[in-house]
Amino acid sequence: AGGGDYAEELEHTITGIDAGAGIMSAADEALEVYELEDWTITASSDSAMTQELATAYENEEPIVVTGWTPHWKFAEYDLKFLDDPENVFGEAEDIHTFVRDGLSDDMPEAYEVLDNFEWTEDDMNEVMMEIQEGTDEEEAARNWIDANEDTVSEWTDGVDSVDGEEIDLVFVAWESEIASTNMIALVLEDLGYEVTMDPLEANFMFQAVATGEADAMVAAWLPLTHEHLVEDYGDDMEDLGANLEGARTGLVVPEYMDIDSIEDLNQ
Ligand code: PBE
Repeated sequence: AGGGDYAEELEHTITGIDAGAGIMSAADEALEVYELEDWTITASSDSAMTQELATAYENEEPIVVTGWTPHWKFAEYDLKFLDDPENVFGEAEDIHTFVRDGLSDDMPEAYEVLDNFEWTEDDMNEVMMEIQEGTDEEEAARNWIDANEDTVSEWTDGVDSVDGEEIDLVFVAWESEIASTNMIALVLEDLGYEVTMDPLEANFMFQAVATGEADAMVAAWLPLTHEHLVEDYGDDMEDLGANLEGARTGLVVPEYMDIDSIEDLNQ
């Protein structure tokens, strides 16, 4: 089947995630750049998208989703990114940690840990896979910490413990950010913090840190995915740099589909 056949079978539909995700804006732009004006992107959530992907995959039916790595779906299914010759989805992305202004003075211990925090795609995948296989989110994060004491101590060595200070982390319920936020929350708890974790939409996550309502987040994808949010809110918070390098976003399809490029959707 060529892209044209797939277009009919898919009713010109790309399966998206939450409307506020950066990848949704990029996918909208891709429809323009690749002249796919008759296509639409459905908005739902990461978990709804992966359910549709699972169903299509079991039946070997075509499906196009907004996809990214790190994500467990690449371990679970044979998938490929469609080539993006116009580079709408950008090159590799890094995931950055942002904290509210003043955190370094108010909570120097948490600030230091958040500043030190960096791990790899494989690390994040381990937590994500375990959650996907049915382990409770916190337990999966705990298991990763227990198995990676050396890495964690690189972030916490020499940092003083605190006595029940409250710290508020915000995140979006993308599988990748559920994993990272649960993990860093436990590291802070082990240091004596009382941590709350609020799931929000992407723009409210940025807004909460910019206004100081929340203390930190580890979920900013740059340079492209959250560029518009950093433009709006970045001046009012502090960028502590990448906590994970080499993430990627794009349009993703099962390997069994015989198209390779976003352009092929337009045949
Ligand atoms: N994502 C996962 C997010 C960032 C993390 C790629 C779905 C987004 O598109 O905003």
